[in-house]
Amino acid sequence: MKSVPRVILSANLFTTAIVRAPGATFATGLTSVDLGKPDYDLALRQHDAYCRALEACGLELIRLSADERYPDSTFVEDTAIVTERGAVITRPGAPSRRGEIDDIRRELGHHCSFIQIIAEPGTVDGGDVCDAGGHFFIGISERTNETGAGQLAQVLESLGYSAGLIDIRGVGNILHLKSGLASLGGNRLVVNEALSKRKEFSRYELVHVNSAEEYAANCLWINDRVLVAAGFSGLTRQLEDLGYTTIALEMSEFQKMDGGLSCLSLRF
Ligand code: CIR
Repeated sequence: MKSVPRVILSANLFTTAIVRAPGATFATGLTSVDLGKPDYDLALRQHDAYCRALEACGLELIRLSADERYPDSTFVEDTAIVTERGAVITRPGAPSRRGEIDDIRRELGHHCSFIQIIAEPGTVDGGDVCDAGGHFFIGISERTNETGAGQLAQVLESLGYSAGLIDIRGVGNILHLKSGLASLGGNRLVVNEALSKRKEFSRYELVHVNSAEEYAANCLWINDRVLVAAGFSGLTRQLEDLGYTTIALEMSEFQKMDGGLSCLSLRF
């Protein structure tokens, strides 16, 4: 039998996640990919399986009711950055998504004693923010601008974290930084090919995702498990060889709308 190293957990002990099922207008949301129209019923089933996986990781879920006014509102991650020391409500880069923050701000008010808000003309999408063990990589993208990233970095630094900006415009074909990057705790990151060459990641141990499995880079490390999109055996095998327990989840309908595993929840 193959012996696998035991994974030593660093501080990723989430207890709670906010989720929001897709609404009936889901298929009218933003997308840059040409994978066809999502099947709403299947999206609901996939979302349900995602919620069950979060519960299997020990998280208690706060389920916001679907909001048909905002087709992209199932991608709750983009609306806030939540840390142990406080939260930042974003100002999403896509104008059609700005109203999504209201419910999230209200909900986080019950859980966080410190809340700041990204101010105009700043824009930030939570998908551009990767917490690598207390150091936050903030992607400058088509959604997150320098002003917003600067505001966020300042708040994070005031909370005692470190932050660094990384311009991902024109790097591969990713919407958000976390479309190509995930933290596995400690010094370990999952990266797609384009990001793996960036000097910002040179001091990290990198788990490489090959170009055929690009979508799988947006995996999600929660407590002692890693959620991975189903059908990506290369990355799944690498993670299991490193000692992680993986949970494979069908994501086809969210992929059609440019969404990945991390976008579907806000964890804290
Ligand atoms: C959007 O374009 O805003 C949504 N259709 C997808 C957002 C995905 N969010 C994420 O990767 N954090």
